[in-house]
Amino acid sequence: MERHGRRPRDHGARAPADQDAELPRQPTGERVNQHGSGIPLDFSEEVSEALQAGNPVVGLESNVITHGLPYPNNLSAAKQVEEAVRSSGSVPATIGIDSGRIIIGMSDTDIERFASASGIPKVSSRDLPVILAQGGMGATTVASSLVCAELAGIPFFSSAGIGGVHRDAETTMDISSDLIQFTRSKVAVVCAGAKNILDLKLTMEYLETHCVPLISYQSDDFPAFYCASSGIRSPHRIDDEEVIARVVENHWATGSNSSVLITTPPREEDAVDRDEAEAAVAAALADAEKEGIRGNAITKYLMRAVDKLTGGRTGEANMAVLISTAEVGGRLAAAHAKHLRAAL
Ligand code: PSU
Ligand code: MN
Repeated sequence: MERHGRRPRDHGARAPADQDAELPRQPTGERVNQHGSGIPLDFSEEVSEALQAGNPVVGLESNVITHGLPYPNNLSAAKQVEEAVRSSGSVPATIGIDSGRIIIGMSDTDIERFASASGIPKVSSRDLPVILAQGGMGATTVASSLVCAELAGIPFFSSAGIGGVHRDAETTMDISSDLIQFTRSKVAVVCAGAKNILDLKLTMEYLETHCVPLISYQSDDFPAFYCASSGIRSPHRIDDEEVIARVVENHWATGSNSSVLITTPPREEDAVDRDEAEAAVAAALADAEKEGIRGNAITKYLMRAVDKLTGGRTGEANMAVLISTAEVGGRLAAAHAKHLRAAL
């Protein structure tokens, strides 16, 4: 049976990952994506096989590698994130752009290149067609990774902290493209809520307004990334993975073409106290204002500033929550794949 009508029609594996990190990756021949639109997708063999067999795959972003964490923490986090997805029975597919081609499932060599190279641009949805046309490298945000995951026929995605409505959005109009992309991509997104540098109430309002289901797995509150709770109650708590799989399918079966957002909080031992984080965020926001940081640079600036102000505490928590979220993402994707099989 064709899965959601989104399974790629043909996607042979790309070349084995034994290239020199300094050399651009070699195109491995034309791939046909689900729109048949000629955008080249380079699948890893592992991801390609899993999709063909109907086994669970979890899409992962690469902007968090290039812009979220400093080297070498980014490298170790990216590898541990993939391990976490595997440990819960799914196949990781880290997504990025190289030579104007979409990588669906980075090799270790790819991950090392993305983690260590400087100057790889942050690519959100608005940037994606440009980078593909220019033929360069790009690190995909949650938003553009969802575009790629859907093209590749991957129904599950995991990232620790989604973008959202910024605290001063009434004057800056800064609302992350991640939110807008959720209204357009049929992908289930597992996350630890949104970063506490954002206005989480407005972020949740936006999702409600745009009919994006928000459910919290085995927890009551909308988490705030590395804080266990934002202090805001989630509209739905669901403890059973099979029920979550049904929610995802019901959303699409009732004609919605948008994402389903599933939150999971950081583990207790990894979480940062909300008041401690809040004080650092307030100071970081004031610094950003003074320095005139705006647009797509603000997220990275604030994350680094908060980390400095907390003596490295939030950077560590950031890594931990990326890994624990990926483990849950893998578990939920596996339950979803099992549900689809049972429905055959
Ligand atoms: N999570 C992190 N650090 C980050 C991000 C997420 O811990 O840097 C990135 C993600 O790639 C997310 C992006 O998609 O921030 C949102 O950026 P913006 O607010 O500019 O849309
Ligand atoms: Mn923005």
